[in-house]
Amino acid sequence: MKVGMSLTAWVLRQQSMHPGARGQLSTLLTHVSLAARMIAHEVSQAPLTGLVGHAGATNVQGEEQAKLDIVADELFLDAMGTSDLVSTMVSEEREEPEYVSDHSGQGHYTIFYDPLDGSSNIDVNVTVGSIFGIYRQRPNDRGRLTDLFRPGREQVAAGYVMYGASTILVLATEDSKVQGFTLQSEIGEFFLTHPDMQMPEVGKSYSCNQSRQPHWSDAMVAVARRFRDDDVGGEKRTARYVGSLIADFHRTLIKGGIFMYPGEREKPEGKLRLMYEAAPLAFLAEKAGGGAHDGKVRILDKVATKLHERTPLFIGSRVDVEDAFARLNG
Ligand code: P6P
Repeated sequence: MKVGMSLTAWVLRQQSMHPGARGQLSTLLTHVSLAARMIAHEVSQAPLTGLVGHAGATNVQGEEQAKLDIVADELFLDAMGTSDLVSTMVSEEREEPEYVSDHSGQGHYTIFYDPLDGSSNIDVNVTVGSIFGIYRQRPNDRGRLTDLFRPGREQVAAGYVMYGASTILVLATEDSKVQGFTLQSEIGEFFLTHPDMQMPEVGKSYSCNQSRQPHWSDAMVAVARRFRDDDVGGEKRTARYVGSLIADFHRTLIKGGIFMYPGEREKPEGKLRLMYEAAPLAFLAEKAGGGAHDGKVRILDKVATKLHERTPLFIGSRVDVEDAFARLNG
């Protein structure tokens, strides 16, 4: 099989298309690749190195931290911090932002990341992933908390790493389409295997945790029933739910469909986080021709008021997310 270009070559080609580019984003993406390779190694060896199970601590979300959550968080922070280009990093695993350099001027970046989403699945060897969203600092940013609250449409790059049967890095920049790179672990390089990813207009599956139905609004119950019973957009659906956001999103990106984690009566804000889960994936979904909303508002237009803000999430094929939106607001 002819292997596609390496991630390094792709990043440099992207940079060459922008004569004024200083190579900073290229450097950052190279450091993301380093983080991905280090975490992929730890995830693949976890059962052998004892890095499965819980660390005996809870994170800012009040969730039990898996040992790998902590390791992945440290690796991601270290890999990005050594780029000397990152001013601030916000992690799902840390209550406060990490100010990794005293730069607060122009040309530096803020990164929101979930170092290991779905880590509760590690012990049963189910796919997990890292998610990241990158923002270029604005001239007036001074490292204030309020400087961090920006709509996802201002991301200059976003993506995820999927630690599954293969390790796949899926990313897009502000001026590229969605690209998927697969890790050749013996060489330690990612190679382009999924160029210019486009989400099918309408999907093959719908994805939601049906056990939460008693907590849903009547409108949400009707939406799930429609995807179960009707041929939305001419397609009869199947239900698919891994319970690991990256696995469910990656399938939706490739095969089409819709992933839904709605708000609930007791938790109208939903479970998933805006800045380092929904916004990066929404950036990719829209770049791939799909869409993402929270039931009322486009995800990429939402501006957080808290670092670890949660949001309902409807994300996937354009026809499907529009159909869900219409029914939720009919
Ligand atoms: P539930 C994993 O814990 C996670 O954060 C996401 O990866 C996943 O989509 C969601 O929670 C699953 O939540 O309530 O269905 O178990």
